Amino acid sequence: MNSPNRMLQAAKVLQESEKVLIFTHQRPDGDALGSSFGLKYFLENTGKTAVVFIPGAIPHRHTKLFAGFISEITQEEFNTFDTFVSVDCANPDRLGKPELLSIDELRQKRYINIDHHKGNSMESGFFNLVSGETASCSELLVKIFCAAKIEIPEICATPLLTGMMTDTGCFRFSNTSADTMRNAAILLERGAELEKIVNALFFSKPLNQVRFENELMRDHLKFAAEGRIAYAFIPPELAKKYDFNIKEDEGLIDLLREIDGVVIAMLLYTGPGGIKISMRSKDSAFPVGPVARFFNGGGHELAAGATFDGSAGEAEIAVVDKLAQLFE
Ligand SMILES: [Mn+2]
Repeated sequence: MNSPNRMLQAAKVLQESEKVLIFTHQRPDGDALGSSFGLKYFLENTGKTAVVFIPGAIPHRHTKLFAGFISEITQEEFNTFDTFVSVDCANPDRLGKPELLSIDELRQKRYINIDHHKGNSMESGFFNLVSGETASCSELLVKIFCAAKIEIPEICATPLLTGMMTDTGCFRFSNTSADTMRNAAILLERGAELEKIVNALFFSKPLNQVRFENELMRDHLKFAAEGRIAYAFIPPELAKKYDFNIKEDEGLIDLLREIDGVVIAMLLYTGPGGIKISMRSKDSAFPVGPVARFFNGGGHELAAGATFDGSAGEAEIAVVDKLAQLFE
């Protein structure tokens, strides 16, 4: 399905559009933003109109890399677009603005779904390109451009490399393939600003966040399955004490993951709709994807999440118990 031919078709449908609305999942990460803006700049570079629509704010550290999106749109404005593209969005529930971006509404339109999540259920009526074996949606765009022999415009290189570096944990995760490295090299050759990306993504942590993380690790870290599972519930009052927003901190879970002997890291925190559970595994023999799906969540096999309807204590017991079964 994801043959070079299919990539070529994707390039063709993008090139045939005129006025494109690009959107992605809520709480956009570096890949969601990188693929949104990489695509926007590409389309603009070919003389088209392209607008990125992100309801709500983006995380602080991304503001240095990504600017120029809209957060509000009226039905009238919405209707002026001839093409709608979602990037990095695995299912309709993850769209931020359901009243306009309802999947039923989109299926009536020329809607294109470009994603790299295996379980993608956007099921567009017009064109789907879902490549579960590609590490990031940004890399998928690079593959599309390369298949169509399109020279990637310089302005696209930095956002796309940001996306690639985000979803591969800066090329540390097992989704990093030889192709990933080659595609990153293409972006560097096209002028991607590596230093700018690294400084924004990895060396820009606010001091209150560092202090919050230290106290979380000192007082709230727990272990199960003989140290192979590390987890922590973030007490709302701790976040409040440091005026810290968990949504700002994609990398928080890595503090648990980086511990020697830990295979699965998990964070739990209070969010809208229940207790949010975020899980990472560093061994494909112990995937967290099935556990997330068991609790009606989703994601990738080694990075997944869910929302638990119940108390933090109940969530902790239920999910730790399910994760521990992986080691039995
Ligand atoms: Mn992604």
